[in-house]
Amino acid sequence: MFQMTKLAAATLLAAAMSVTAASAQTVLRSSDTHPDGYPTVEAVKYFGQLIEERTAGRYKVEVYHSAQLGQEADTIEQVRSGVIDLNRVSMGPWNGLVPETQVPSLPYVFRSPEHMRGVMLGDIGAEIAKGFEQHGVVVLTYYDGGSRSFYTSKKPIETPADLTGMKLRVMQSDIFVDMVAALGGTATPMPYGEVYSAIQTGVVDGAENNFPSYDTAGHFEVAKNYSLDEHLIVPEVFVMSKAAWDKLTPEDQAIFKQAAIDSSAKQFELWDAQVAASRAKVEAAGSVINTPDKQPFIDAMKPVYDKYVTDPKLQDLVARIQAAS
Ligand code: GTR
Repeated sequence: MFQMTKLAAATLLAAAMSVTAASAQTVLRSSDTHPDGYPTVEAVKYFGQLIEERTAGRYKVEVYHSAQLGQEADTIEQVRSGVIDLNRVSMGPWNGLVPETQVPSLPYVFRSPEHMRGVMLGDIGAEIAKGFEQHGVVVLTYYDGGSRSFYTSKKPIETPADLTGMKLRVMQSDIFVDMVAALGGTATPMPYGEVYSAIQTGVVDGAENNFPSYDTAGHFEVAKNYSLDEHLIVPEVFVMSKAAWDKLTPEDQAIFKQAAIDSSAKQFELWDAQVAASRAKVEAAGSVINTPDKQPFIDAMKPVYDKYVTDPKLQDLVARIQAAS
């Protein structure tokens, strides 16, 4: 009887150990609207490899690309409530929730994507990141989303006057609605996944985005006129749910943070190559790229700044971004 009990205990112990071994790896789910291979998707996969290596396999990341977990606005709610652990989205859809994110989402606030990278990975980016914490997420790092320009199905945009009477899709943020209005057009906010058919069926006359999105979402097939006015340089943001972050030890938090920063360096390299490849691809497919004089577009943005940059804190952020080299 005693022997039996000992055997039973040993069996139970073995079973318990195998459960521990099986649950020793925590799998974190991450969302991205872009297809597999896109620089943000690849950067998050790289982050996953790094944390798997640096935690000896205790953590692993599964990236759900191509909006498998939903459109950005929905996945933002999922990561805030801890339904998913990680999310890579644009800064734009956070504008209503985190006031600080309005600043890097302002038209022409950055001089170039390089200027944006330096600012966002420095102290100003860290300050903006703080604004997210009371909304259930921790910013791990920022990625490059390039510069966004208008593209249209019928008439190309050469000057702001060409926007008169045009309906253009923008991301879901009031800043972008007011930006298009300031140029004389009408903006229609809608999820990214609906843009292709909206242009194709004439619900909108065009949209605005960077070359990689214009290419990989197929928008170049339905809007051939790409006007390089580069009105927005909106950073991409990679966030973790605060619920998942708080479960990490301080040592693991440091590993995650460093892996995220390392993944930004990787994303920047992949991004530059993708911009060049996408531009070459759309041009070969018949897109016509024109380079309008940017000054009238910049001048038209004054009402947008007047409306959104009223708080002294945001005014100070704008001034410091503009002064940053
Ligand atoms: C892309 C960005 C996406 C998404 C999309 C959009 O450039 O990477 O996160 O915001 O634009 O226009 O909705």
